[in-house]
Amino acid sequence: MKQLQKVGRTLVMGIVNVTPDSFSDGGDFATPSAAIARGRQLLAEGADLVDVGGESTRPGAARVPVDEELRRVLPVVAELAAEGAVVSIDTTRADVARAAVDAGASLVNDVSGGLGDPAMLITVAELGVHYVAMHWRGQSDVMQQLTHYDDVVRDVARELAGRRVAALAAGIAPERLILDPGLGFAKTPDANWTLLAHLDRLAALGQPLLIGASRKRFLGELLDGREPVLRDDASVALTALLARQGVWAVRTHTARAHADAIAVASRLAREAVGGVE
Ligand code: PMM
Repeated sequence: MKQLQKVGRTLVMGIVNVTPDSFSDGGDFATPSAAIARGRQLLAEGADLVDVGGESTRPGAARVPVDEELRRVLPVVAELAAEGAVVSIDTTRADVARAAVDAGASLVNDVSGGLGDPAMLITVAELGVHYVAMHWRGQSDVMQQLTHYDDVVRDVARELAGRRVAALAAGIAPERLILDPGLGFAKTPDANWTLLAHLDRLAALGQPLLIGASRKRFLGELLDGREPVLRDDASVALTALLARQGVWAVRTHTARAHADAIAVASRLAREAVGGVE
């Protein structure tokens, strides 16, 4: 299993959705061979790792049976890991996480932050891999009804802090725990912008941050309803701003432009602290 290297800049996590129905690229990479080819392309274009998922989390989506999720993701994880890639498994299920790590994944990306499966945190602790705990309030079929916050930054920070405590209590090493505000998950478009404007309050929880903004609906709304594939330029603009703030990683549908934006932001950041020889 290839481990994540410390590179001193924001990482690009390239998305490989092995699903027929994701909001942004649904069906494009639904067969294992198409998904593997997509993963290779993202890596060749500068992704530091790939995030393989077999269950759509788009608002309203129904659950996929566990056997079907395994059937979709395992060949893709196994092949990309065998080729030397750092592979993340995007799942809320402990059994899928375990099988994917056995197949070569070195990170578990759980959009439910451990709330979707009571066995998840303990399983990840036992596997000893990196873990992304995303802010989540309920499954995709109900999340649009869970968008009320008294103060979105304070409430998300408090709820994520709770997931952090639970993850550490289960035995996940603090240096392997990453937090994510979960843009678009039980969030209105305005709530996403508010969170993005106050990431320092989430960073204050003491863990690295992963941000998944790529092609999301709040960018479509900003751009007068533009369809997902036409939101990439705005997604890249956000990546540059996030890299300047030092987020740990961005989760994106394309790689090269995001990697370039990060290169620009980190060159500028080095200059700001005294320049380079
Ligand atoms: N968003 C999606 C899926 N998985 N994982 C993390 N950690 N953060 C996210 O924001 C996130 C995620 C939904 O987007 P997609 O359907 O384009 O993959």
